[in-house]
Amino acid sequence: NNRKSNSRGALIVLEGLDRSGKTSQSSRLHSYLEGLGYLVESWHFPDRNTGVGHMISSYLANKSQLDDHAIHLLFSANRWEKRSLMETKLRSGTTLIVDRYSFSGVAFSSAKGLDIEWCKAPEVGLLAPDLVLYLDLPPEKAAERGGYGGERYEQLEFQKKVAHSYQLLHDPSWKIVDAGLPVEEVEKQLTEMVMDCVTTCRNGKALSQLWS
Ligand code: 2DT
Repeated sequence: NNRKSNSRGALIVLEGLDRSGKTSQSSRLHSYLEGLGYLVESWHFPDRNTGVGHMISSYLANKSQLDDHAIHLLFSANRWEKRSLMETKLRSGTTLIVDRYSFSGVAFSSAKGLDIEWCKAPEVGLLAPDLVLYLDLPPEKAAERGGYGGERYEQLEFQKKVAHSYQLLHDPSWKIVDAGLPVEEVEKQLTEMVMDCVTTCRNGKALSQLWS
């Protein structure tokens, strides 16, 4: 068991366009860490299992219409309603691998034309990730992979705008990984970055808040 008492878990976020491989890489990372004896959980935003999550899910399925600002705030509220549980888990030593977070929130809404600073404001005070892994794939390549479902946003033209918005959000704490490489190679690169991060957090790195 690799767990040191009193050491906290790491908050690791995967971001990228639809079909960039976030979900399958998340599960590979989960298995890897679990195999080493770490406490780990996989989370996904939006969390569709809450009351707010049901509203989001219905909006994404085109079963309901909402003003762009209103849906943005619901996505944010969906993170806020999980914030205290997130902090409890991290402080008790569990590493969280989170598939999409505030960066998806800002990238998707600003791709619709909302002001980027307005989009960031409701995220201020949420826990800041210790590591953001961006799975980089050109929108055309992502579309070629097929498997876009019928949900809102799953269209090439819109994904191009999202890719552009993500670029405005990159900061030096992001690790950009070429998601066009073979899955095993992507996994290898991610694993190294994650192990570094998990170690830094165990060694006492403080939790911080967005946006910093
Ligand atoms: P999934 O296909 O990964 O379930 O995402 N989205 C997501 C937003 O617009 N704002 C957010 O804050 C988040 C977390 C991205 C469903 C879609 O919801 C978008 C794709």
